[in-house]
Amino acid sequence: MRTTLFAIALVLAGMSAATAADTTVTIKNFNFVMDVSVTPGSTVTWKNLDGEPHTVASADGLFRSPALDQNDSFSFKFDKPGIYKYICSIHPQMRAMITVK
Ligand SMILES: [Cu+2]
Repeated sequence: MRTTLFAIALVLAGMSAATAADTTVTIKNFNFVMDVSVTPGSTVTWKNLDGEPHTVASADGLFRSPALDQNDSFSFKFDKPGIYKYICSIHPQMRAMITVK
């Protein structure tokens, strides 16, 4: 009985470690705040707090938002591990990345 409980505890611990964690990246003062690391299956939501429109556009074209006005948001689900660089296509000096691992 005790062994069984221990095994269940191990399974539960493993499950929580693998659970996807959804994350929000705010866009503020012409910056993506901040680079984040998420687990596969996580959804990242960007929210623009600036009065100027911004976009979220991946370097390889995997995802691309429309222009986000103030308080608009855009979400993308990351299924595969990797490093995903992206920019704002309106202000290409705005750069950040999402790490999925
Ligand atoms: Cu921008």
